[in-house]
Amino acid sequence: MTILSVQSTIFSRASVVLLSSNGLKRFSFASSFSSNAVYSSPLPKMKKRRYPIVSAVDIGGVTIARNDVVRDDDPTNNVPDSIFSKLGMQLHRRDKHPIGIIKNGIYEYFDSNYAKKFEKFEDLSPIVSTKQNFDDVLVPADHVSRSLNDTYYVDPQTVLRCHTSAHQAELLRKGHRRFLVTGDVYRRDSIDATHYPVFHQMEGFCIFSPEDWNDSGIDSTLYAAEDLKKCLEGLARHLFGAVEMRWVDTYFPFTNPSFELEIYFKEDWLEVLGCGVTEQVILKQSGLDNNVAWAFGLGLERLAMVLFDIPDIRLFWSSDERFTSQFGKGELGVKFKPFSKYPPCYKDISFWISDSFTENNFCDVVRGIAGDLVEEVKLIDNFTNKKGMTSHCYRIVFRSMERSLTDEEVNDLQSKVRDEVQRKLNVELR
Ligand code: FA5
Ligand code: MG
Repeated sequence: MTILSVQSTIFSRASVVLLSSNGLKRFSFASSFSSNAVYSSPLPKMKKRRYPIVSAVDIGGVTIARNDVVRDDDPTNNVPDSIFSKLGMQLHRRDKHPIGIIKNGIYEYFDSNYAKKFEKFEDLSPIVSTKQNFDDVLVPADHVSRSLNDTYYVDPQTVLRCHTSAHQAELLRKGHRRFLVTGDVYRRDSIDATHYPVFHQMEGFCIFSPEDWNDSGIDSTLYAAEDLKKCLEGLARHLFGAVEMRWVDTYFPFTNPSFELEIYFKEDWLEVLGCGVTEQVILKQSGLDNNVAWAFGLGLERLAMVLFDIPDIRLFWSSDERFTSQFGKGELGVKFKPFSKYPPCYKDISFWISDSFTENNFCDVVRGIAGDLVEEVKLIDNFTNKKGMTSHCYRIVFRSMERSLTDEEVNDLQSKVRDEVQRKLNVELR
């Protein structure tokens, strides 16, 4: 395993913004750069799509009715049925699913290296308050991640959590000191092989007291940062053995210093986790002024893609037996064998955008119509004419992972996308 240390890559605020357009660096966003357009974006209401409407889901024994989460009566609500239907799935609690297998592999590492001192939570409801999701972890009031463009809102005070960090403060207040929180998280995001609007994270949190660092001869922040990196490098070795990885300095509102770990996968660097030394204010809120802590948030799909060689994030949601039968409880060493690659079908769509247009809204429309038959949405042309009108051309890649799509089916999907985009997004087709 090579661990490349990338020096001085603390993103300047401007460069962070440039790197952020695909939402990947979302909690790294500097709040002062959040764009107004994002806040004024209309909410695409995407009910009644090709998804069968699920009327209720069960989350850890609690029944959640569709009408409490997908609401036509609240203009803030932007949860489509396609997302609601994922709420009770809990892939992380299935022992034979790659997400469950990797979660258990991580538990194993913590149990054996930390004598079971990390408590585990994996059944906390993904429906949380904006206070839990944002305020408690110091996300500024104007931070881009709070926008309707980036987050699924149930109502103005309630969201589908967009990270497992939403549970840090509440667990601290309840007296927990070292814990792992695993759960499904939700984000409005771009569409490609490594991004999906529902994915799974595992949060890790660990507190130290003065007796831990006093004898080390280094200050408490440095002590925690070194311990954190050592812990996560050990975890990567436990999961992957030899793999090329590197640390990148970054920014999160809730940690300082902050880092991301990237792993070399399919000829590119893939960001698999964010982490850092917890901001003192968060500890202070729970009366832990004299302590220091580290925290991390792992992207379980990203880790599982590397571990099992899974090429497309949509596969995690497949119930095709050719996918599911390849994985077994506790089998960390298996490599996924693709069961034939079906041909892609490319369709372009061009339109004049309005001020309120955002790419996430467009992706939600496409996802609402084509579901997992859409593999990628890519901006391939962008220009502004003399009158100041801006045109975007997107290439939509349709491909099923389970069968060949017919021309008729794809044409039908594309025609629905064209209709819906005009109707919901206030754009003019070209
Ligand atoms: C966070 O969510 C922070 N809460 C992580 C954290 C926790 C930092 C504690 C410090 C302390 P970020 O937005 O970068 O950070 O997401 C964390 C990880 O989730 C990413 O590294 C990536 O592996 C994964 N991830 C992010 N967006 C997606 C997506 N759309 N699809 C799949 N995985 C994703
Ligand atoms: Mg990130």
